[in-house]
Parts: sequence; structure tokens; C-alpha cells
Amino acid sequence: MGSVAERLSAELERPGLVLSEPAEVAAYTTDWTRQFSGAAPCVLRPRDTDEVARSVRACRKLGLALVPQGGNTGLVGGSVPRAGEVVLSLSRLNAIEAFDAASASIQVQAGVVLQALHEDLAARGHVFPVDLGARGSCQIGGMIATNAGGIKVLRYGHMREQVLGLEVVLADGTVLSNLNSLKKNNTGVDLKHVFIGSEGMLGIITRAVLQARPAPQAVQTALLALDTRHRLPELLTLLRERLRGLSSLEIITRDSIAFYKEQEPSARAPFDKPYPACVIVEEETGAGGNERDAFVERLSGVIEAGLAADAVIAGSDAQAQAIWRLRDGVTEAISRAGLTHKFDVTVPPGALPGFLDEMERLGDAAGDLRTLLFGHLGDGNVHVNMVQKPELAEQAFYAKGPALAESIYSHVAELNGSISAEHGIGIAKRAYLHHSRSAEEIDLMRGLKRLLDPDGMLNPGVLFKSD
Ligand code: FAD
Ligand code: 2HG
Ligand code: ZN
Repeated sequence: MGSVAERLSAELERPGLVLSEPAEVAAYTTDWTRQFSGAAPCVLRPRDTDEVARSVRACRKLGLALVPQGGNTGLVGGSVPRAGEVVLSLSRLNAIEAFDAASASIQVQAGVVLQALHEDLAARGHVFPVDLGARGSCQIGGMIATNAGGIKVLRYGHMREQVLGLEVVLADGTVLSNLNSLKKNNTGVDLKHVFIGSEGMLGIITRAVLQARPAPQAVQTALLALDTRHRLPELLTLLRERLRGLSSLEIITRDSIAFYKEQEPSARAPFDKPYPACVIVEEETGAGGNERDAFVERLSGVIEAGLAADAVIAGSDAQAQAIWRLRDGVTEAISRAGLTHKFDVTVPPGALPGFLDEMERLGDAAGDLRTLLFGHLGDGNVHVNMVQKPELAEQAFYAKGPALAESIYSHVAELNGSISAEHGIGIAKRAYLHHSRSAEEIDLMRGLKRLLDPDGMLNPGVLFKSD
């Protein structure tokens, strides 16, 4: 019979495609949060679409389930094995294949890392307008599979809005290819949307054509200090009205900044006293000193209206990066600190002040947790992180999860929000999907799964328990 790795190697007859050394396999079996991990008999590392299709057919023939994996930065447990599945890593499909200046579109393989795409396009005077803290590791395929959002959704949308064409390997090994770069293509059901956001359970994304954009002439960045969170809806309204090129609007609450400072004592506090919240504002403008002056003028109107108490306005790229360092630093500090119950939710902007208060109340009531709130303010997307205090034992920490999730998600549902703004459902949220999706919608999703993957071999257990 032989081991799974031996049988797959014999079936595939491709040297270097099957990784089975336990120490090497282990690098693929725990996720970024360190809260999800499992064992895999081996890792498949195809180099192109054909090898992905062969790998899928070999797994099918041997009755093996598989977990597609990109950069393994997903935050809902969908990228690592749970019940002995084979991991299929897309990392070697890392070619940037073609750039078309006339349509500003770019064709890439699924394993291209976001930062590599940013750098490639920068050299061509263009940008890819999705950006997020995991840029150094997350891959285009994984970002499409999770419909990743990030810090520029406000102006440019999620991954979904950037995908023009897609190539996908289906569960039977069929290659479904529609790598066009057309903006307009109303030729029946747009099948790429079935796979965008499907978290690896309907097909394996191998290539994509993406919409790039000419780089903005200039980007202005500021950090506002708020002395109340209760006027956030007014702040949003005024900033949207005044800053026509608004491209990012991020919030970090006082406790999150304090936590970051504890973790990184060398980091400078942004203001000489703590404020209930800070907001990063970024606007794309024309070039030149007058544009910066006009940006300062627009923000002074916000201060005059009493919606911000103080502001730091970047005068250079380095100063802008220092402001963004605070935002990325909070996410990283939380990950370094210990175990965290993570809730990535959206609520309507008008509900934000009460929602933030309620999250802190729930965290305090649960006990021995630090509630850290931050996120993509412009989208009403709050990242609620409840971090284990040192005195809380691991088992007791995990025991608090289900009740917290139920309280938070039912509150989000009452507010007509979403229980997953941008990270997806994965394993972590599948028990709560009904808070954001109707029974009919969930049935239809199950039907799609049965149609495209009747044997349940692609990422079983993601989104809902396998039939
Ligand atoms: P993985 O983690 O490898 O996989 C994620 C899911 O996609 C899994 O279900 C996997 O099976 C599936 N998958 C992966 N590749 C493929 C493929 N080629 N075909 C089919 N399925 C596939 N997300 C946001 O939306 N906004 C943020 O601002 C944001 N910030 C982040 C910051 C940090 C520091 C970290 C660690 C994560 C952040 N994320 C954010 C989470 C986000 O989901 C991921 O960073 C990214 O979208 C996942 O890409 P990945 O290549 O790492 O995918
Ligand atoms: C971010 O915006 C990411 O930094 C991660 O989406 C959020 O860790 C989190 O909760
Ligand atoms: Zn985010």
C-alpha cells in the first residue's frame, strides 16, 4: 500500500512535487493565529496549472481531501488541515505573467505575494489598490479566495472589484479558464464570482487577471485625535463631504494604542496625551504644495467643527509611514501577545459609537480579557480583539469563546451588520453563519458545493460542516 505521500508520488511521477519530511510539512499545518492546526500526511507543491490539475486528479483517485493554501495568513482557520487532509500549496505559482498598459490589467499566477505585485506595478507607475497588513506573505489566490478587503476598500472596493478574469481548477481536475481583461463582458452568469470569496471549497484558483490603476499623483496622510467616539457618524459624514479623494479611514482606540506601546516600548506616542480614539485619514490628491495646503485646510474644518481635538499631518513619506506603522503595529502586537478571540464585523456607521461601547462592556463582563478595538472605520468594519490576560489559563480562555461569539454576533445581526466583514467564515465562524445569511442562502451555498465538489474533497468543513 505505502504511505499517502508514497502513493501520491507514484501517481504523480513528478520529482519535488510531494513534500513529506515531517519537519517541512509542519511549516504548513499551523495558521497565523496559532489557534488552528492539524496534521497533514504531505504537502503538494505544484509549479503550474497543469500540475495543480494533476494533483487534484491524483487526490481524487486516491480518495484524499485537500486544503488549498496560499500565504497562510487567513484568520479563520481555513488554510490548514483539520482531519488529515493533504495541503496543496500555491506558493510556487508565483509568476507575474503579463501587463497590458492599454487596459492597465495584469495577469498573475495565484501564488504571487501581494507585496511583489505592488513592487512590480510601482516600477510601471501603477498601483494595485488592495492593501493590507499581511502584504509581505498573503498571495493573490488566497486574497481572491477570501475576497480580502483592507485599507482602501472605501475608494476601490475588495478583491472582487479588481478581478477581471480567473482560472480555476475544479474538484474533478477540469481547468475552467476565463483569463480575459475585459471590463465589459455580459455573457451570462459571471462565473468568476462563484469562486471569489469561496474560501477554497469550490475550486482552486491558479491565475487571475487584475485591474491595476495609474499611481495617484500624491497621497496626503494625517492622524486625528478624537476626544469622543460618540460623534463618529458626524466625522464620517464631514470627511466624506470634504475629502473627495478619501482613500483610507482607519480607527484605533485608546486601549489598542496603549497595548501597542506596551508591546513596543520604543514606539513614540502619537500625541502628548491619550485620546479615546485616533483616526488615520488618507486622501489621494494632485501633486504640489498647494494640494497639501488644501488638505490641511480641509482638516482644519474638521477641527473647527469640534470633531477632532488635534491632528498630525504627514509632511513626508517617512512621516506617513510612521502613522501607518501604528495601525499595522496594533495587529502585529496582538498576534505576538498571546491568544485572542477575534471578531471581524461590520455595523452601519450610525451604530458605531454604541457598538464600540457594547464590545468593551461584553469583554469586561467576560473577565480577564483586554478588549482592543480598531479597524476600517470608513467601511463600518470593526476588528474586535479580546486578548487573553496573563492570569487567564488557556482552557478558560477558550471556554469563553462560544458565549462571546453568540452575544457579539446576535448583537451585530440586530444592527443589520455582518459577522464577517472581510476575513471570511472558515472554520471559526461556520456555527454563526445563520446570523448573516438566511436558511435559503445557506441551502444554495450547500447546493453549489454539491454541484462542484460532490465528494467534498476541497477544503471540507470550511463554511459549513461536511454533509
Ligand atoms: P491563506 O491564508 O493561505 O488561505 C485563506 C483561505 O483561502 C483558505 O480557506 C484557503 O484554503 C483558501 N485559498 C488560499 N489560496 C487559494 C487558492 N489559490 N485557491 C483557492 N483557495 C485558496 N484580510 C482582509 O480582508 N483585510 C485586512 O486588512 C487583513 N489584514 C491582515 C493583516 C494581517 C497581519 C494578517 C495576518 C491577515 C490579514 N488579513 C486581512 C486576512 C486575510 O484573509 C489574508 O491576509 C489574505 O486574504 C489571505 O491570503 P493567503 O494567501 O494568506 O491565504
Ligand atoms: C487588520 O485590518 C486585519 O489589521 C487583521 O484585518 C485584524 O487582527 C485583526 O483582528
Ligand atoms: Zn482588517
